[in-house]
Amino acid sequence: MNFVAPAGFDQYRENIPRGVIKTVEYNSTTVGNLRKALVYTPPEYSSEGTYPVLYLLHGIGGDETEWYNHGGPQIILDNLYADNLLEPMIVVLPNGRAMPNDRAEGDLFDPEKIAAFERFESDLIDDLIPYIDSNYPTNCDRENRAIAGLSMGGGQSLNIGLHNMNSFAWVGAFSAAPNTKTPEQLVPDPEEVSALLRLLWLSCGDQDNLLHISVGVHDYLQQQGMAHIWYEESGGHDWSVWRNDLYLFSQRLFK
Ligand code: FER
Repeated sequence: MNFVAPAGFDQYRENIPRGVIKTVEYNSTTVGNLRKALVYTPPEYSSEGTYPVLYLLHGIGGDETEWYNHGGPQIILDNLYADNLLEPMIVVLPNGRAMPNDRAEGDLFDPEKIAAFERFESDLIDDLIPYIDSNYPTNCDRENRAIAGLSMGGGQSLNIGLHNMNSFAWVGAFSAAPNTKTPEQLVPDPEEVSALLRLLWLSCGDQDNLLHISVGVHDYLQQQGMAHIWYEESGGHDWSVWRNDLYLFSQRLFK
C-alpha cells in the first residue's frame, strides 16, 4: 500500500453514499455521570448486520468532538467506502478525559486532567464498550475491536490496547505523546503480545517534537522482533498528518 493518501481523500465528494454520525450518552460507573461520545455508522448500515468497532481517540486539546471538528473522519471514511477500500465498521469517538468536567478548558496539563486520561482505561473497558456492544449490532470479540488515537490518544491507545489484549487485536498510535508508558511497560512479554496482535501501527510526523516517543517504541519493538508498522511521515504535530494516518490505518483493519 502506498503510504501517502491520494489528493482529495479528505475532500467532500458529491453523490456518494454517506455514513451517519451522532452523539450518544452512556452511564459511566468510572466517573459517576453521563458521558458523551460520537458514533459513526457506515453507509448501508443495518441493524441486522454485525460490525467491528474502531475506538478513535483525541488529543490533549480536544474532547469527543475533536476528530469531527478538525479531522472530518466521516468524509475520509465515506470516500474510502465509495472506493471499496474499507471493511464496514462502526467508529466511536470517545472523550478520553475521564473526569466530571471533561471539557478541554483551563490548564490542559493540570495533573488531575492528565490522570483523567489514565482513568479512561476503566471508563472505556467497563462502561463505554459495554454500552456500544449492547446498543449497536457489534461483533464483540477482540478480533473485531480496534483502538487508535492521536497524541495523548495515541499514548492511551498503546497503554490501553496493549494492556487489554482480551479486548483489542488492532492498535494504532498517531504521534503518541509522553503519556505513553515505557516500551518495556507496554510490552513486557513480546511473544505473548505478538501472538495476539493483528496490527500494531505507529506513525509520526518527522517535524513533530514528540517524534522520540514513537521512535522509542519502534526501536524496542524492532529489537524484540515484533511485527509492527512504523511510518515516519512528512509533517508536524497536526491534522494533515492525522487525517493521512486515519486514511491509511483504517484500511488495514478487520481484513
Ligand atoms: C507532553 C506534551 C504533549 C504531554 C502531553 C502532550 C502528558 C500531548 C499533546 C497532544 O495530545 O497533542 O509533555 O504530557
